Amino acid sequence: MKTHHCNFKILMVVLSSFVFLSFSTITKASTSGKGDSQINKEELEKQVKEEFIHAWDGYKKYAWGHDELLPLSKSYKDWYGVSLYMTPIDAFDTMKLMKLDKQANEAKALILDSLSFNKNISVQTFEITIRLLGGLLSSYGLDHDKKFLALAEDLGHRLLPAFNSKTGMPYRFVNLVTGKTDGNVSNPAEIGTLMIEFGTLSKLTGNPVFYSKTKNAIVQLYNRRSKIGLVGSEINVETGEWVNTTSHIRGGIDSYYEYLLKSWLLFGDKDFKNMWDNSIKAVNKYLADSVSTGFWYAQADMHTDKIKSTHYGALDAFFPAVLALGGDLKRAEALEASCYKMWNLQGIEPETIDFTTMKILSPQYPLRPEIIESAYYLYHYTRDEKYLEMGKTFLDDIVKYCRAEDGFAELKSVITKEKDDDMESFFLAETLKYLYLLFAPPDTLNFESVIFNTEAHPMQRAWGRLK
Ligand code: DMJ
Repeated sequence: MKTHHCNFKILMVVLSSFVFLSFSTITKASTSGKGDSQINKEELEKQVKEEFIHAWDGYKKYAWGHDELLPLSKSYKDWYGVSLYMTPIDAFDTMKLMKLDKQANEAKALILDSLSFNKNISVQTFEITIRLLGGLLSSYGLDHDKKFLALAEDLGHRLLPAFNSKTGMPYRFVNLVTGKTDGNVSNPAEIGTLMIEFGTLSKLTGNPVFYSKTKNAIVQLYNRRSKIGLVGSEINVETGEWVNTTSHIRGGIDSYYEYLLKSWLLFGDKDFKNMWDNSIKAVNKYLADSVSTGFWYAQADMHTDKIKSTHYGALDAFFPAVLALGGDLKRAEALEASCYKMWNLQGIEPETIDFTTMKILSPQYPLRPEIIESAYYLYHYTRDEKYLEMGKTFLDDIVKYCRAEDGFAELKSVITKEKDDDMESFFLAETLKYLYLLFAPPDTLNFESVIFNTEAHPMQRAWGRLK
């Protein structure tokens, strides 16, 4: 890392001029300039709502009662052969925020009348927690029907055996009926991204077991950080040994950092503040990288800080939001400017690039939300119109390239714009929710009173405030 890292002061000077230059470019590229903005928030809010209805109508027509819409074959997909109602659960709180009463009522009836977790299937602990447990808890928070909480509690109990490893770090898979576990090699994201959901479940049910198991898992992971304060990308949950020592903020580690900060803000538990403060220092010291193309985060060995690669991608674009939430607006704005360059390489965002050459390494766009989430956070903190302009670009490009006859389709390639046959539930939970919240009046959702889980499900912040 030494060759890539300057002294902090120099970095910040370079950064500020870079931010200035990048944002001039952005302004020129997207509109005729500040004060001459073409943004009509009301119209855009309305348009996002219409696009959401288009996505939901596609799901209703061809995938009703199933996990996901396959928009090109006009069919459906269930992750585990039987449906866990992934799309309706992920989408319900977006409908509530958009005040789509008809759609919210039909999704609610589907979920409450026929969903059961009594299914003999082995599910991915992380995905089921962030999408379903998170979705059910925020549904309860916004709708107040206790049946949502009952479903969440039932699911929470069925997931608990995942933590029965020697270290207490969860196995990647757990059977919802037998509790049989599988997948002893996991990663920080899958181990550390359960706290907000399980912690909230403890607060709502009064049962501390959910909070203590997930907190212990995070502490176990954190305690295995290297001497320079970094974590690797794969760890064995039985032995506690690292299997892969590459450190980064990319998929596989990303939301571990997000949840350290957010768990502190949500629960007011100082242990999380301490873990966040120490971790972000190390990340900024060893992984932050300023090069001619902008400000980015690289991959380095967790022990030696030696750079291994300079990849960055759509998933990594969650980090400006986390930096902003943690109070570091300078780095957050600089990184979002880099992310926006990545989006504009081909008019829509590739999955991975090499940020030193700006070459595309993985060309797909699976309808991801992260860059939009970051624009929403940055607009909240700065009220700078350039983030609305970015949002308009994101919306226009998604509609232009991903809108299908029924629903929206992922892209196989942002270069050829060839579509792929899937509409992930996070498109309704996150991508369209963050776009909507970006344009909607601030009182649509009081930003300061909630913490979003990593799937954009808002959890009430009352717990932390009580302390
Ligand atoms: C979502 O399921 C969550 O945002 C997760 O943290 C990362 N991947 C997808 C969206 O890209």
